[in-house]
Amino acid sequence: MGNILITGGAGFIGSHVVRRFVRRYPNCHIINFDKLTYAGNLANLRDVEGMDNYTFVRGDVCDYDMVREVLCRYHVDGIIHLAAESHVDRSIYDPFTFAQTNVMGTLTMLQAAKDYWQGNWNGKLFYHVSTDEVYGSLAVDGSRFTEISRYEPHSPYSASKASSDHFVRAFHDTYGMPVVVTNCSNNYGPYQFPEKLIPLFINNIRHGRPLPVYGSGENVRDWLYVEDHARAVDIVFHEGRSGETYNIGGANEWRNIDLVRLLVRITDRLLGNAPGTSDRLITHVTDRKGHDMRYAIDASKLTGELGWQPEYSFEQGLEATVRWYLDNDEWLDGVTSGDYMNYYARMYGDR
Ligand code: NAD
Ligand code: TDX
Repeated sequence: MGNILITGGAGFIGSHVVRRFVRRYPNCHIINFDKLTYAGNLANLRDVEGMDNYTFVRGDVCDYDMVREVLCRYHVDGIIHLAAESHVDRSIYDPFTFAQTNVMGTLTMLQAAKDYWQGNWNGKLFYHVSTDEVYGSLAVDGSRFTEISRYEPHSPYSASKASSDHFVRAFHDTYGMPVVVTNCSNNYGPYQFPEKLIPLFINNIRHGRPLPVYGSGENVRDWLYVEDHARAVDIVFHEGRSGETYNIGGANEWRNIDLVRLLVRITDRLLGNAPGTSDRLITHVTDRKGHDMRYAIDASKLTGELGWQPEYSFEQGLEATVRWYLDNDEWLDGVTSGDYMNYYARMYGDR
């Protein structure tokens, strides 16, 4: 595939996917299409922004005319759709934005691709990046989500992602559009916006601020290093079967409270603090509304069919992540101060 449009490429996971594709496929033109909401940051891609096979276009996935024009201008064959509102807590306070971006934005991308490709499906692919949260919540009993688990979203975020997944499959079943969907577990790693658990807590430890653990802290998440996710996206994009869904997960379940204790230990050590220094920052606060108890992914379909497996152990990945945030305190400070929002203007001379 020659020309690949990646939506949401200035965000956390998107920036890792863009970097991987730009570097690994020099003969492919990678177009990063991103609105640059609060979660989009072009500083995440500083190392590839000058490369010949990379183009950034600022745009909204809900803008049909613009999407169609960009697909046409760059002769796009493949789309990897990551753009979304992604933070569960925000969705609880502002569900409309989630329905707009995640549902209408995905539908707009699908419709524009359908109209541009005009049934000429050969060599085309619409790849939709989704989440394990569409399957709802598991009991603490060893069960795991498979590709045929029932959809049972609980938060406005997961309801909007579930809806978008259904639209993608509907375009395959109705119009014959080649699509793949992946549903991945919680990602962690460099460039994650510090509203999500791991970067928020690393930043708070750095500043000696409280670490707000929701409820008892017994909720379980299945953590995957972001580069392992980006590699899975690469494999599924190139080798996945059209019309299929693949679950992606790290087989790496942690209770929040245990993860937070480990994070405190690693961060204190890397900051040169005495062991236990930041334990006092752990603070139990009111639980998230509708807080899903447990997520766990069965990725055996992806492993069996396409040979993917996580490469990073959690110990490696978490230590590398903490080290990255401490070494890149300028990035963290830029993001938390809002200064990163000016990066586009500095780079592209817009205001
Ligand atoms: P993120 O919030 O870090 O980044 C989202 C990106 O989308 C940002 O660059 C933002 O500017 C862009 N965007 C938002 N609205 C847009 C619009 N209307 N038009 C164009 N661009 C827009 O998100 P993330 O954590 O990197 O997640 C990326 C995708 O992966 C999402 O679809 C999310 O649902 C999915 N996912 C995330 C995780 C996770 O743990 N973070 C796990 C599984 C799946
Ligand atoms: O301050 C906090 N305190 C806390 O206890 C925050 C921000 C989170 N938590 C808990 C809630 C969750 O049980 O930590 C866990 C992880 O929270 P988030 O980082 O907000 O992630 P989560 O809600 O699990 O969703 C993430 O994984 C799936 C991503 O944000 C989604 O985009 C992805 O689809």
